[in-house]
Amino acid sequence: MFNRRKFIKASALSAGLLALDKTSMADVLPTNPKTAKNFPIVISTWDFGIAANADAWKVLSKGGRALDAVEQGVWVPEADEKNQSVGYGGLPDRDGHVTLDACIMDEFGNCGAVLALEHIKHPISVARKVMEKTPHVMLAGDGALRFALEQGFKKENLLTPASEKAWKEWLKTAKYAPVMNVENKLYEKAAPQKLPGNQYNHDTIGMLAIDDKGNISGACTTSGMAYKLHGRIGDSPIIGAGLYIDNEIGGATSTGVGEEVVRNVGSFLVVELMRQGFTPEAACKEAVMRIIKKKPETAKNIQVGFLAINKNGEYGAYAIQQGFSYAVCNAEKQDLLIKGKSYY
Ligand code: SD4
Repeated sequence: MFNRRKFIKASALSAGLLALDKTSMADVLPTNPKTAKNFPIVISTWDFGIAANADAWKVLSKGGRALDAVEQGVWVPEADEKNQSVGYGGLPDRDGHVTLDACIMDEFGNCGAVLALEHIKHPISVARKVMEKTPHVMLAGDGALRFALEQGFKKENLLTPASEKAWKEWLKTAKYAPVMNVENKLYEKAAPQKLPGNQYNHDTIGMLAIDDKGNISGACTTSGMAYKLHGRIGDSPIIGAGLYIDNEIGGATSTGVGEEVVRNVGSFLVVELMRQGFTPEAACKEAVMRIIKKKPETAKNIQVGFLAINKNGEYGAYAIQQGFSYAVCNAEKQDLLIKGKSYY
């Protein structure tokens, strides 16, 4: 007998599938419940995510909360002076100020963020205090610093000699124009003012974790685009752009040229696509495709990458350019680094 409910469900699904562009059927099929419970798990952007995941895992493996795991995980690159794109030791803005952006979001939809915060080594923890101790979501600049000091954070100089030297080198040829971040080869072509060592002017850490209760949290922290205009804010501290968590569906985070992520509300988009049945990788790919479709010429020369996890602990990523990697840590493997797929 004709079943009307089944028919409505089936037609809604096929209408959704027809609307998808460049995405294969396999990409959008609902997740298999048999694969459920691939958690606890923590994933994070770039190769330095391995060390960050290891500290997050210390929390998760003891049955701790995903929120504590992501906060403590991202402390690692925030405190690492050799990492010139996150926290202490980050490359400064064009005026020589290290200004940090960070946000955090928990399983209840609570969130907190700090924007262009100076002098505090762990902006993620200030973001958590904004979430837990104030009625607000975001604090910026001087107000964020004042709040951090009131909360007992220590005022520190975050500009290391190496980053100051790099900035002074950059000033010689930069004509005061900030450099868009791109992957290595493109960067060399676009910006001869190479950063010291093998450092390039990108690499935010975005971290997503699911604890053993199945609750999801995320954190995102960065010193932002190197040599940016003073006061420039990227995607990383913007809930919905640099990070988004919905405990029913999953979470997403981003890295790369923040302006394009903000314009497309990238991480929220990825989570909403997963709600519609996209796998994490397909959702990340579709978010990247929006950027490419709107600005094909710009997209050729920039990097944006998304990383996502769904409620079952399935994960995936997609970037505009090659070279985006992400780290995965669960009970089976603690130091897995995966090369994300890319459009180019
Ligand atoms: C920003 N999204 O400030 C950050 C920078 C970054 O890889 O992730 N670079 O736009």
